Amino acid sequence: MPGLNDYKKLPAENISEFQEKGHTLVKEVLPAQEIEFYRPIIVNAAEKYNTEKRKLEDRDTYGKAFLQIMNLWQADEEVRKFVLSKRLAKIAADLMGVENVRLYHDQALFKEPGGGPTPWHQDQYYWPIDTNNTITMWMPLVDIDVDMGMLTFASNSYTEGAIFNHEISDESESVFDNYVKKKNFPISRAQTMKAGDATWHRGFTIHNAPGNNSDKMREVMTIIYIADGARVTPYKNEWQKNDHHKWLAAKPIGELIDSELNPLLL
Ligand SMILES: O=C(O)CCC(=O)C(=O)O
Repeated sequence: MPGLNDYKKLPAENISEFQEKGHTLVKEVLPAQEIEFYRPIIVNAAEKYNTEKRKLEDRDTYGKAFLQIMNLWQADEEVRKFVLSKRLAKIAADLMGVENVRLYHDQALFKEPGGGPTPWHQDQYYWPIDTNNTITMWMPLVDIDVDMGMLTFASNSYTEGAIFNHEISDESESVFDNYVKKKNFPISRAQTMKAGDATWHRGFTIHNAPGNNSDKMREVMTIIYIADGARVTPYKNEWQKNDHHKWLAAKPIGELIDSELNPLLL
């Protein structure tokens, strides 16, 4: 079983692009042999723990965007090796410019054939955390092209922190769309990604994804990391209250994020 505990030297362009634009695509984070090993492990776990049983047409916009299966690292020993791996954590730390990172949580995001678009949003709207130094890794487990729901970024859009108080919804799509156009942020998305490539974006980078117009599942695994030393903040919305209990083990507000759910990874 590939341990993924070796370090990968990141091209300098990835670091500078991430620092400037708030997102970057790193190729071959897992080479073919390794992603072929981990793909069935993650897919099997995602299928086993998926609780969404409704038909696509019976769901709202958020529900149509993807199947979302969370914290597989706690449910499955082999997924745990992937999620807690030093190789992935070190890339996160190098991009964020910190010595060490903690896990916030993982989630498999599988956009079904015919699945709808993911509306514009900022991830950090959901998080009661006192640092902007957060990052999401987004890794396809299969080769994907732009038609399968490629992650799309508004470059440089992280700089102003929280822009609106909108959860992922039709409303967030329309309000952020106007904002992104008004600010002239360049829109950036890859045309293709190989299984095992990964994009990395900041918690406040505005992003969305088109629908999956193919007949294949867009299998993606994500991991969210926080710079070590961050603390819990008071809630700004109900989602943050939920995240506080689910992903931060309800550590008291103001305290360091260091619960057993948030292991130090390097
Ligand atoms: O996979 C998607 O369509 C959206 C992913 C996303 O918003 C994220 O990983 O932060």
